[in-house]
Amino acid sequence: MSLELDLGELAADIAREAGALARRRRQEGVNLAATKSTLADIVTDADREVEALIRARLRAERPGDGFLGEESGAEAGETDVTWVVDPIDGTVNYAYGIPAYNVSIAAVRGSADPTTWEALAGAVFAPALDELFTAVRGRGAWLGSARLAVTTDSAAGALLGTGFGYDPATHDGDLATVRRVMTMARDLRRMGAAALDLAYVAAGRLDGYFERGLSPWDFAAGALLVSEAGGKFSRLDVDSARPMVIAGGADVHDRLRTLVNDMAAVTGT
Ligand code: LIP
Repeated sequence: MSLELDLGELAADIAREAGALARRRRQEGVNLAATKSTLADIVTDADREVEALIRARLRAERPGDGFLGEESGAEAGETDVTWVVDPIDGTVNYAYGIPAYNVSIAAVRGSADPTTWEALAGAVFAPALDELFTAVRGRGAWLGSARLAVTTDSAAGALLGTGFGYDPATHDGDLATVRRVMTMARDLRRMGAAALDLAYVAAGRLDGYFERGLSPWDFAAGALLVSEAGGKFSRLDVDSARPMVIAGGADVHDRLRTLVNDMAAVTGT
């Protein structure tokens, strides 16, 4: 079997096991472990426990691979494969008991730098919804056994997903972007979990998605889902503190990118 297929199977298997643990811990009651960048940026005991399970599985199955995880940081590897992991994406949803949370696991060729890596395989598992989204480079994107495809017609306006950062000081600028892109939208959805937003673009449940300030682990797997579902994924302002992620079918992606780019030119945001 090809390396990519092996990595894809492993990502899916570990995502399911890690998601089952996250779901059990949610049912038992969630404990806040700490806050990070702001009081609103929380980490639970389950985030840490789930990431530890994922790391242990990867060390056992793929010794020597590199790793980047939201909670335990980066570890360089000796192989050309690096795992980019968000153990519980949608942590605030998870803490509140909102089912829109997921485990996001991606394998990339190269280091954990989204400007240079080549995504090989990814899995996004939403345990509360029992939905496993997977993609292997060159072999499509899937929800279970159903092949995924992005939407291509948004004549009624695009259904767009977005999100906001944990720092209230960034909300005005993000809302200005929302105001700008509403000119092409029929409506907005705010899932609260970037990997799920991207999986929904791949599945045609959203026409497009944009968000500033995501970390590599938020989009590593979801970006591959979108591209393998026939969509486009790109990042703007990659050298800034809050790069912009844009995803969608080609038309929606390109229109979103133009609106955001024009706005940056006008307002410098
Ligand atoms: C979250 C993203 C969400 C974004 C939040 C946060 P986390 O990731 O999934 O889209 O709006 O600010 O980054 O912290 O739950 O892993």
